[in-house]
Amino acid sequence: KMRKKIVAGNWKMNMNLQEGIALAKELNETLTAEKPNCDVVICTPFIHLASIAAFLNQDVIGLGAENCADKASGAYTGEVSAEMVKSTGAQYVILGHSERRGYYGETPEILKEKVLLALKNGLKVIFCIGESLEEREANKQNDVVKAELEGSVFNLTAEEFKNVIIAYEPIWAIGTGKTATAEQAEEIHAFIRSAVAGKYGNDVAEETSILYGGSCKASNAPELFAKPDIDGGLIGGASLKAADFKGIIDAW
Ligand code: 3PY
Repeated sequence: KMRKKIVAGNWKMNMNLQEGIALAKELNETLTAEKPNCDVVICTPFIHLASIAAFLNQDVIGLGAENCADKASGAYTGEVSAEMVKSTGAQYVILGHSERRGYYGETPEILKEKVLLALKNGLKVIFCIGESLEEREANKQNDVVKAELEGSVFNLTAEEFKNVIIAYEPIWAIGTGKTATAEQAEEIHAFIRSAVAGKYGNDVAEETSILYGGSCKASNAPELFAKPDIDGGLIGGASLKAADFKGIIDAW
């Protein structure tokens, strides 16, 4: 595969500051000693970013946030802007995770603003898409992921889109222990790549990394990563222990 292979951790709302620093230090030491065969990223709660950025060897492990605001700055109590994220030393941001869409009412329109602000501030965006169980049972998964791309990222120029990494996460496989089979995942990853090619052409599509997320772990990662259109993983629970996360990185 010519495009970037990526294993990204999504810590979600786990790890207090001391625990987060300890985990990042352990990963930093392990991966600095033994360089991985892929890009590795950890996406952590906002409040950990600056402390982790202070020691993280970002040649080996990239750092990212899990969200950012849909406004640039101002009277938005409790929000954290893309510019603030960037100023901590972070390079990535996850946007559009199904938990944000589902629990916090993030619409395609809101996500479109977040993506634009993230890119404008020099962050790479890990943009999540994926269908619910109901939508899959109705065989609507392709329409759903295409609409999610059209709603929030297909407005970008090809140049801007180069800083977008797509994460396909079937909602029915997130935190449920259920994983899409490697065949199911490959089928929709290939569809997503064809949608990107339809919008931006084959060259851009071939360079776009499409990650699989949803109960991805060391035991199923090799089979998933062996598929031609699966370029890595966005890892939830299995990113919270250095050994588990390393096990997935080693699948490359
Ligand atoms: C999962 O692995 O369950 C995720 O949601 C990763 O983002």
